[in-house]
Amino acid sequence: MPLSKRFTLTRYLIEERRRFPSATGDFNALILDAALACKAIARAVAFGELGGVLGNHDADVGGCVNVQGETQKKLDVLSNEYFVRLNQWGGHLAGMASEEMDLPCQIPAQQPRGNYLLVFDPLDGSSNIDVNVSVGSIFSIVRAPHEVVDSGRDVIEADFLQPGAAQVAAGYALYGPTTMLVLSVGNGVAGFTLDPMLGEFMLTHPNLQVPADTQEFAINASNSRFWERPVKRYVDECLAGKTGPRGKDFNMRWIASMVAEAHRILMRGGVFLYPRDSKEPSKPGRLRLLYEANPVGFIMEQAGGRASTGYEPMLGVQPTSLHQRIGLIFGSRNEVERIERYHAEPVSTEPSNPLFVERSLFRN
Ligand code: AFP
Repeated sequence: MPLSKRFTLTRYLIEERRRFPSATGDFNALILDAALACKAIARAVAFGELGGVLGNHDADVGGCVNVQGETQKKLDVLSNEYFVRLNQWGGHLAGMASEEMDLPCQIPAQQPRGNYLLVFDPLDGSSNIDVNVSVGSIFSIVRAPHEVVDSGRDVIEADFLQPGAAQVAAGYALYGPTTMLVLSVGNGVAGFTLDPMLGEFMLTHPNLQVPADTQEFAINASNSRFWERPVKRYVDECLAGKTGPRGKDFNMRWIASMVAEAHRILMRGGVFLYPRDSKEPSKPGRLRLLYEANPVGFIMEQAGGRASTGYEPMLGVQPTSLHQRIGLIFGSRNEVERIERYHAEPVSTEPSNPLFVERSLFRN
């Protein structure tokens, strides 16, 4: 398709928002600012060591650990800076929150404040950056509470604690062989490919839909001894393939970059599991609710897929803290619903018949 016929992100937003009469230009401008941050990060990722951005942040002083207790990469810090600096001046936000910042980020007093809150993981999968494997950025947009907008006060943690269903937009950028932006403003999911010469996100995937069924699952199998029974059962059945109750063979993937897994699932189906497990009882999951599970869950649901904790729909979870972790399962609807059914079954304390004793292919 000739460039002149392709929609830019800007034109897509204007066309889409025309359907929402209550939309204000603010909203479109906010999405474009978030997209600009993703473009800046894409450029830094593309230059890699040529830009001196690989390796750990403050490595010369022994490295730096973020609020998650994880060693920060230089690109983690740089990506966070891009999101903050490119979004704080537009007048669309009442405040921001980031995986890389312990507390909410205030809009500087000299800048105008707006109606929305932006929450983001500036660089997801950063343990892959030094080995040149795809990484991404994830962002979520919710409305700021009326009281915050009316009073103009600084934001506090409680302002961000909104369930995923309250999101008005969510997106991710995938820094892979091509840089893509995948976005939902509540009316389906669209994919945009960054034209590196133009510096524009061009609409290339106008109506992404997750296939309802799949034969591909993604999980970090090294954690199998920590899994709960429903997850063990599900994975065992996938591994049993044609010889087991599923009657079909499955394939497994694990990139350790959730954005890359989410994009593969959006494009060809699949299911991603990072469930609650007993590995670190103080952490009810690896992934963070507000800026990983909710935005990706919103996109999956908007594309006809499903996102769940295993026990309840992800977008219905009431957050209790800014950096809250949660078990996350998302992807092809029929597969996620099967996993939810396994979680809903009563746990039999005594196996009724040795034939039905749960067997795991994983030694434990
Ligand atoms: P990092 O950003 O610390 O690399 O974590 C990435 C992630 O949050 C998610 O993108 C991956 O799916 C998951 O962690 C990988 O976790 P494991 O390292 O335990 O496989």
